[in-house]
Amino acid sequence: MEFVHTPYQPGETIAAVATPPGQGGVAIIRISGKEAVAIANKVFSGDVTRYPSHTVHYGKIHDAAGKQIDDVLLVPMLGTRSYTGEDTIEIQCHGGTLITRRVLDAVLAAGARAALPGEFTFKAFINGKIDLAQAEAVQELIGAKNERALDAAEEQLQGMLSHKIEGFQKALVDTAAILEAWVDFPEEGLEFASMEEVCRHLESVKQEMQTLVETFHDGRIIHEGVALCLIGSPNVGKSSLMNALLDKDRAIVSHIPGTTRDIVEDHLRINGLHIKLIDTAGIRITEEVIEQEGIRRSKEAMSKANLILFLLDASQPIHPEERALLNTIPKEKCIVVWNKTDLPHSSLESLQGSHTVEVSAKKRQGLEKLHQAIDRVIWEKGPPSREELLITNVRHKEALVQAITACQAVIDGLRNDVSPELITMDMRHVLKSLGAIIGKDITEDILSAIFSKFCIGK
Ligand SMILES: Nc1nc2c(ncn2[C@@H]2O[C@H](COP(=O)(O)OP(=O)(O)O)[C@@H](O)[C@H]2O)c(=O)[nH]1
Ligand SMILES: [Mg+2]
Repeated sequence: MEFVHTPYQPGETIAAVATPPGQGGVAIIRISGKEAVAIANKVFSGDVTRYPSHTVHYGKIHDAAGKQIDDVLLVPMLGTRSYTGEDTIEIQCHGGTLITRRVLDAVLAAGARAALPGEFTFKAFINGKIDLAQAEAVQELIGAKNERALDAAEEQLQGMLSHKIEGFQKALVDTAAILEAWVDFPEEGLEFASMEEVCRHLESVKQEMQTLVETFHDGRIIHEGVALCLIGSPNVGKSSLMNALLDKDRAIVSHIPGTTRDIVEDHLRINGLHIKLIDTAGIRITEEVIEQEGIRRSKEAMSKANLILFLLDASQPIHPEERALLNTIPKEKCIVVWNKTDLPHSSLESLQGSHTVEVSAKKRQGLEKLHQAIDRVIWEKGPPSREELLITNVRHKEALVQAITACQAVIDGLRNDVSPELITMDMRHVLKSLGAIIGKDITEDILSAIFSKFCIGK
C-alpha cells in the first residue's frame, strides 16, 4: 500500500472501472467518497439525491454537453453501508471498452478523481472497515490460483489472521506493562519468582508465534505454487520427461546432447497444486559458449526451485560428474528420477537418503508414482487442512520473525541482568512488529492505557 506514508484526504471522491478490461456484457463504474452522490447526479438522468441506499435505478448517462452516452443501472450504497465505508455509487453500463471509458470520463469530468490501484480497498482500511491484513487478503482473494489459496485468503479476509495476531498482542501486553513499570520504579526491582514466570510466559507465546511462522512454507506453496526444476546430464531425458508430465510436445527432444540451451517453462496441476515446470540445459563441462550460458542458467534455476527432479539414465552407469552435482543438492528438495527404465539395465544403485522414482519418459511409465513422490516431498507433514490458518504473505512472515527475535531478546535480557530500559525497548519492538501486520500500533494506545491503570494503585 503505497499511500500509507503519503498524506491522504479521507472522503475524497474517486472513480474507476471496477470490472476487468475488455469486452463483456456489463461493466461497472464505481464512484466513492463524499461527493459520490452529487457527481453521479450530474451525469445521470434521474435524481440520485433522492434514492435510498441499496436500491436499483434505470436511467441514462450523459456527458457535460448533455450528449447521451449509455443506458445504465445505478446502485447507491450510502454512508458506511458500502465496501469503502463512504458513499458509493455503482453504475452498470454496457461492457465495451470504449463505452466504459466514456462513462468514466463523464464521471471524472463531473468532479471525481481517477482512483489509484487498490484505492477503494485503501479507503476501506482507512475507514476501519477492514484492517491491513484483511486489505491484503482482498488482493490474494482476487489473485488466488487454486481452491485452497482461495480458502486461505478468505480466512484472512474474515479476520482470522488478525484475530490471532491480536491474541498475541493481548497475551503480551501485561508483560509489557510490568516491564515498563520496572523502568519507572527500578528500586523495587523485579522479583526472581515473577521474573521466571514472565520468561516462561514469553517462551510460550514465542512458541505459538513460531508455529504460525512455520505455516509459511505451506502457505507460500498454496499461494504461489511450486517451482519444479528438471536437472541432469545432457541426454538423460529431461525434455522428454517435461513433455510427458505436461502431456504435450513442449520442449525439443533429441538424441544429440546439448539440445536444450535455454530454460523452457510451462505450468501444470498436480492434485490441485499449481506447478511451474522448468526444463534446463544438461549440466556438463563444455567449451561451447552458448551451452555454458545455458548451464549457468540451469544452476540458477536449480537454486531458486522449490523442488528438483534429478534425472539419471538407468541404462548407463552414474558418471562421477553427476554424483558430484547430486551431492550439492539438498536432499529434502530433491527427487532422483531414474529414467529410461524401459531399456535393459543392471540393478539400480540405491542412493542413500534420497527419494527415488523409476520412470520411462518415452513410454510414459511411472508418472503416477512420480506425482505421488512430488506430493510427498512438498507436503513433508501432509497437506494443510482446510481449517488451518496459513501465512501466505512475506511481509507478515518477516514481521513475525522480527517479533520472535525481539521476544527472545527480552527473555535473554531478563536472564542475563540486562538493564530494564533495553529490555523494554525489545518488548516494545515485539508489539510493534505484531502491530505492523494488522496496521494497528498497540504500543502507544493500549500500553499507555494499561500502564496508567497499573500505576494508579501504586
Ligand atoms: N528408451 C528411452 N529413451 C528415452 C527416454 N527418455 C528420453 N529418451 C531419449 O533420450 C534422448 C534424449 O532425450 P531428451 O529428452 O532430449 O534429453 P535431455 O537432453 O535430458 O533433455 C532422446 O533420443 C529421447 O528419445 C526413455 O524413457 N526411454
Ligand atoms: Mg533437453
